[in-house]
Amino acid sequence: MISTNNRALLDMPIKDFIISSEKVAHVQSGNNAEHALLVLTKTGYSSIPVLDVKYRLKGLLSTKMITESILGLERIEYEKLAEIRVDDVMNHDVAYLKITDTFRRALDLVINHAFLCVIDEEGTFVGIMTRRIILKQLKKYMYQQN
Ligand code: 4BW
Repeated sequence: MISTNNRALLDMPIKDFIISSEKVAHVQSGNNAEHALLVLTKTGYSSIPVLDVKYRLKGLLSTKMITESILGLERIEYEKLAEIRVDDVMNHDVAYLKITDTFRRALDLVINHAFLCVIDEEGTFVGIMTRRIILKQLKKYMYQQN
């Protein structure tokens, strides 16, 4: 049975838990894979959002997607990095949240995704909600109950 306290958390709007877009490492669709690999390596994140010039969410990109695209039969073909575009290798199928969604939907989705992109009513990327933030909130509520 869901307690009143837990329901309060589940019904909470996600907007207070978002890492805002200016703090989120991202690449632009159209960027080449060399630039994207630099961003991924320098930031240390395993996966980051891909946005268009209008800040609309286009996909997700990981280091693995890039390295797989330059795997030759006997060697890694680094020279291809500059020719490959982010759009060609990214994952287009992205789980995302709307800014008006509640914690309940975030909790459902975060089981299979380390982070969730958040978009506003116009479809503009506003930030991400991470597994870390969700777990922290869950922990806070669990301790409050005891
Ligand atoms: O640079 C980091 N700083 C801090 N404070 N923690 C980090 C950093 N890099 C990794 N971590 C930790 C976090 O707990 O390792 C976890 C897994 O990182 P990931 O997936 O595999 O790179 C982090 O867990 P999280 O905070 O719940 O974040 C989940 C995922 O969300 C990350 C990354 O893909 C994405 N992400 C988080 N903050 C981001 C970001 N992507 C772009 N920009 C950001 N600011």
